[in-house]
Amino acid sequence: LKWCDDAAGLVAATTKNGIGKNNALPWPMLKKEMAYFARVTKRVPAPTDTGSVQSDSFKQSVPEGTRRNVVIMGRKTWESIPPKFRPLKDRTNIVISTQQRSQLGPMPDDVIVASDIISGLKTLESLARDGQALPVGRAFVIGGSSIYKTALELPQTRSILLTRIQKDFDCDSFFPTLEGAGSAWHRRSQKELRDFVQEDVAEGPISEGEGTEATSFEFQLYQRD
Ligand code: FOL
Repeated sequence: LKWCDDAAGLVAATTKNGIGKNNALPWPMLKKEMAYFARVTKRVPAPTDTGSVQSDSFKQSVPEGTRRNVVIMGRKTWESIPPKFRPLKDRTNIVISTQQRSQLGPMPDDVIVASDIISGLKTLESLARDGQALPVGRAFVIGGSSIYKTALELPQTRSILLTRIQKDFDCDSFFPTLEGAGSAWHRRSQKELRDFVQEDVAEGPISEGEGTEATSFEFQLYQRD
């Protein structure tokens, strides 16, 4: 995968790394957080950006504005997205499943079904070569648990955009821990986060909801060397 050496994980997790409950997000809709998810996953980096996932030679051969980011998710995460929002628009959707496409529920033609992350990206690469898909901008792994775990073990995954939810919602699905002895993951500065996502990111916690329903969260970037 010469052209994809910088996949990123994108996740919202509680302080205990909870990410889901009953195949849904554990928290009531956080509009600004979801808007961040949508903007960040859609934004294709400028060609000069060092966070680009493509080789220099490939970049030169692709005119501006013709690349698309890819979102890679497990089958249950796919099913957790409200039908009216899937496939996630303006992004190439890859769904990971051990089942064949024909055994899954209705799958739009433009969704790639693959048995693992690398084969999904390889399928996309060959479709793009044949002009049947747009070349990849950035690759984002968007869950769930087992897909994150696999992605974090791939050398291609070098960044994690983590939204830390500062409230302990009950969860039955978790993100792998990034902290603790021997972890290669390091929290980067807010400036490095801004450079990565190519937008202004609020410093410190953001709050949504009111009273007992209020939830604060913070946008963070982790990377490994
Ligand atoms: N990462 C972060 N930071 N926040 C999340 O909520 C999140 N969610 C998932 C994976 N990583 C995440 C998986 N779950 C949609 C719904 C659930 C979901 C991911 C995406 C979704 O409907 N997205 C629409 C926006 C809908 C809206 O604007 O309300 C999209 O177009 O991205």
